[in-house]
Amino acid sequence: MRRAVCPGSYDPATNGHLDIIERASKLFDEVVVAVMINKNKQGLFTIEERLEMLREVTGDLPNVRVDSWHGLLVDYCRQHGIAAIAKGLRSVSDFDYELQMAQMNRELSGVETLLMSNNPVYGFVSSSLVKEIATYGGDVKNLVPGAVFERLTAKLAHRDA
Ligand code: COD
Repeated sequence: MRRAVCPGSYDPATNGHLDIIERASKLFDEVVVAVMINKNKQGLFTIEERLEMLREVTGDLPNVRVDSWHGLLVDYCRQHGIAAIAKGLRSVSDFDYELQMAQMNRELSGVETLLMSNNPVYGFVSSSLVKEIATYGGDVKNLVPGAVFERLTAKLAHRDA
């Protein structure tokens, strides 16, 4: 079985993430969306909330499952028999960073990285910008899946209350 992992922080998942996950699901028998836990980085959403949102928005993709991991991505790949990491590329600055990680991950474990050109419609979309815009009352409805939009609105309303 050909398996790939789409790793990320997903704080929260955006339409750009979903586009890459959907496209990867057409190339591999199974795709694992892995929420990587970074204990030094305080997120807006808890890991459990990110997993719930991802499960909801990928529910229509039968060969996609969602998981979380604390540690090196290559260790997750080794433990789960995953030979490829699938990621999206938005810009030249993404490329520099992603190339370095791809080379390091291959050196550490032999796992290959597939860098997919992003859908230009979502080229400017990132989780951090979505959070910043939503925090100041900007409209992010078209940038994130509906289920994420609802959670984001509720989370910010609760935080400001
Ligand atoms: N369009 C297309 N693709 C996108 C978009 C978009 N608009 N936005 C994001 N993506 C893709 C990118 O490929 C990105 O890599 C991925 O989605 C995840 O994005 P984020 O922002 O959710 O997550 P990051 O960038 O914080 O994730 C970094 C990792 C967690 C993947 C990385 O730090 C990691 O692998 N950490 C685990 C520890 C480890 O193994 N470290 C050694 C690395 S060599």
